[in-house]
Amino acid sequence: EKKIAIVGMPMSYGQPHPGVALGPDAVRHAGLTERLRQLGLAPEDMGNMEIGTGERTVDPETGMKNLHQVAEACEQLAAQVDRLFGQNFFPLVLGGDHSMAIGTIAGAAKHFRNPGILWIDAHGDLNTPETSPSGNIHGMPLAASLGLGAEPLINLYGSAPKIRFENIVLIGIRDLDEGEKRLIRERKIKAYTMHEIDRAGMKRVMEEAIAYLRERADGVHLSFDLDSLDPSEAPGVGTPVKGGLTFREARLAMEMLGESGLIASCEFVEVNPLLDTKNQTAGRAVDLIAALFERMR
Ligand code: LYS
Repeated sequence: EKKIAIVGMPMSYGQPHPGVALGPDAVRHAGLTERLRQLGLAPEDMGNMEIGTGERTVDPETGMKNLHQVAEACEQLAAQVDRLFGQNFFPLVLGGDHSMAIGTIAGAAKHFRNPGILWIDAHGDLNTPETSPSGNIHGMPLAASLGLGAEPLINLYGSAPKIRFENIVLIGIRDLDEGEKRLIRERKIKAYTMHEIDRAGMKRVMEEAIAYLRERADGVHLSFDLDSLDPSEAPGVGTPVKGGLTFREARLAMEMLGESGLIASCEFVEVNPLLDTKNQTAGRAVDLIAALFERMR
């Protein structure tokens, strides 16, 4: 059995709200290590990655915000995740805004012939600088991993693409920009919106998603954005969207994924304690991480 390595990624350059850099420590304070120990696991906490403190910038040509700060931090994270895989750890990365996924995925992708991604999020994060309404890179990481977007992001820690269109599944989607909708349609990306979850139920959606990824990928990374949950259960996120997953749906998803034995690495992102109420969003992150690992054996 693999040992879990916890890595904090206090990334905030992918979005504008102060506080998301405190996410990893908020999740630790919500009792992450203790919960995993209660499950008989012995996680090793590698501490937080160093993030630059450079001034915030906007590229006048593309409108992208803090491009080089994001790229540099993601490069470091990719190297750390790569190293942890090499040492036979299961990387559990805590965010931090979702732009960090560019780094996690770049590091994890090195270890598989056919890496897959399960992306649980209210958003598609499939924007490029051309389609982004905001210039915020936390709306772009999945596109970047697929090889679409700014050069410093797509070629980070190895050449593009890190992952193939047919090897990703999105779940929980309910707020897409026009360009993202077009991309999903044109590239036939497997995506379960809230509408589909309401119709089929989470059990059926997860059975399909797991079977789909098992057929295609030899290792799957889970990228879990806490804004996939309904804001009534997880208010501490920068871009909340009504009509999200209940805690029970999300927990069932984690239990089924754990049982599947498919997941090789994971990240839980966008926890922002300054926007939260009594650290409950970090608490839900801990509950969901525990639900994932409880059944993984
Ligand atoms: N789609 C929006 C954007 O690109 C929101 C992204 C939110 C990511 N957590 O800015």
